[in-house]
Amino acid sequence: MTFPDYVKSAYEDIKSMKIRGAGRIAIHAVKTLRMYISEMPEKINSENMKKIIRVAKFLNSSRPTAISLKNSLRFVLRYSYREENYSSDLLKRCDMFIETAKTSLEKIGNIAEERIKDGDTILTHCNSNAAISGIIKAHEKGKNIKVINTESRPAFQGRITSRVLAEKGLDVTMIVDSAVRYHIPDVDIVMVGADTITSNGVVINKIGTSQVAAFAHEARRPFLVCAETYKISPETLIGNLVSIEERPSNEVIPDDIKPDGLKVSNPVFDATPPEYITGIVTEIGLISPHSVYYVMKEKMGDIEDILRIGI
Ligand code: RUB
Repeated sequence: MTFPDYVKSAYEDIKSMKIRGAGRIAIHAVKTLRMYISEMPEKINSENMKKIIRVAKFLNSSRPTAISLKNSLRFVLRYSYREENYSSDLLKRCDMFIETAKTSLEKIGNIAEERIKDGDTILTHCNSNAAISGIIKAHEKGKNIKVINTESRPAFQGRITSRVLAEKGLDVTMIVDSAVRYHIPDVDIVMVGADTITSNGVVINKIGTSQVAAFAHEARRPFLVCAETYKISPETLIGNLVSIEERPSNEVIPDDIKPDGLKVSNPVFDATPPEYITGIVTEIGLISPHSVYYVMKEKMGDIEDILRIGI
């Protein structure tokens, strides 16, 4: 099956990280699928439904770790196995996902903001819209706060965080990733995002997050994960492991200076155990990593039903 150009370019934009971040890639994928569905007749026959699912699978294959991508597409296609399907219903589900993603971020920001006290220094890693939403709100409310942000090698997403926060007038200090332990005594609270949350409360996020969590744990600093519930992975409930994306070696060392035979490992996400997580700020409230299973059941319903969509 050949895909329309806009589908291929959405795939490339996500794969190349032109569009990145778990929330943003999910929204981008749904907007792209929406475009494809809008070209379909109102009554979708099984042939057309197969085509829609193929496009969804293709978009989902652009990056392997963030479950938000897969969950967003599954949300749209939740009832695709039914005999009768209408494009207007699917388009409504696309819009519902996009709207929910927006309002979830707003709610997460409000809850995270409550955890930030006047005078606090917040450390954040990488660039997470969810993690910085509370920081921005705290600043807008007039709280006098400071932010320390890691540069987040090798892709330097920390530069996006510092630019966004500095443009809003926050007091931001960028540090190299290896300076987290040096600076942790100055930090009051750590806030990071998530790409995937497993049924047993493990958080998968940008490489280095687990080190930050270990240092926060050692220094007894609260470690909060800010993430929408659509970042919970239903397949982890049936024992699937989260696949960690390995990106090209030239992101770590350019090819022209790489000695012959040098091996490079570039995993771009890691796993933080629930023991290091003080809480997860979601749109339904601040939850314990140990309660993820119950939230998953409540928000997603029948897991078997979700998995049979086949994406
Ligand atoms: C981004 C990253 C972010 C999460 C959450 O990694 O790890 O912390 O995706 O982001 P990458 P958000 O740059 O490789 O996509 O809260 O914006 O969804």
